[in-house]
Amino acid sequence: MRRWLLLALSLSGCILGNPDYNGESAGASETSGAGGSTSAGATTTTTSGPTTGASASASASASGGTGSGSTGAETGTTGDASTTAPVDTSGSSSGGCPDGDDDGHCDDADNCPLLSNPGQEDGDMDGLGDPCDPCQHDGPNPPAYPASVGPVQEITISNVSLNGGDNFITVAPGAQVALSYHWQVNFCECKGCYTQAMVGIVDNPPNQCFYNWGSEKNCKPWEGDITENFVAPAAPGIYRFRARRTWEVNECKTEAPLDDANSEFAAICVN
Ligand SMILES: [Ca+2]
Ligand SMILES: [Ca+2]
Repeated sequence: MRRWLLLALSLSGCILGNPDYNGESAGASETSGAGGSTSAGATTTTTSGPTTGASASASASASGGTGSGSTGAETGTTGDASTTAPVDTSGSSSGGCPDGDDDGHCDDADNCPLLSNPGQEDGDMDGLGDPCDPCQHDGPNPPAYPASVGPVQEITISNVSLNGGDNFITVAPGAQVALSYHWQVNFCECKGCYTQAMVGIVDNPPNQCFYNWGSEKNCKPWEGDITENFVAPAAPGIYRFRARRTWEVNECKTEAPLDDANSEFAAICVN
């Protein structure tokens, strides 16, 4: 009966009086502002993996380079249509000019000659049509990402940097990516509950936790700076970073789907 009671409480997302939770000996540190050092269940190192159980698991898995990322690639479908390419008015590759993909644009002027793209969309305007462009931010019109995001699910992410640079970079397949950011959470609605905050690459787990502790903390913001290491997927494409919150009993489940597009704060182009 006790086991069933605990399970029911766990599923409800609110474990009161858990013996592992003592309020102050671990978890996030309270800081007074940007730059304050802290740890929230994950380490703040750029060279070694996190030391907590959940985050260490994430690091170990990440080091194995297992992410295929095939489902995370986004080829993009929006952008400015070019109207300058010659058009094969015959409607067939057998007449007029060669048109291998039969999209009405001659091969020698088609920005994606092997994939039909009648609209010739090219969002970043680098001459490669969106369906053929593995890196849609290296032209004169790259997509914009906010410098900060949130609060989304009571999480705010800011000061984002990838490998010490911008929040949108190009990396090789399987490359190490160091994600640095400032985080802030304000979980206070369920005293004694465990809650987690994590970031990760969409459709390319594991995520990595930066907060895994009680949700109340006197109902005031907790924040810190952290760097976590990820492994870029193997398949070319654009992959986005998101944040999310979960409810587990002192456990960061790093396979959780990052399903809230409003939490996007960075991206990598694997190329
Ligand atoms: Ca064509
Ligand atoms: Ca392009």
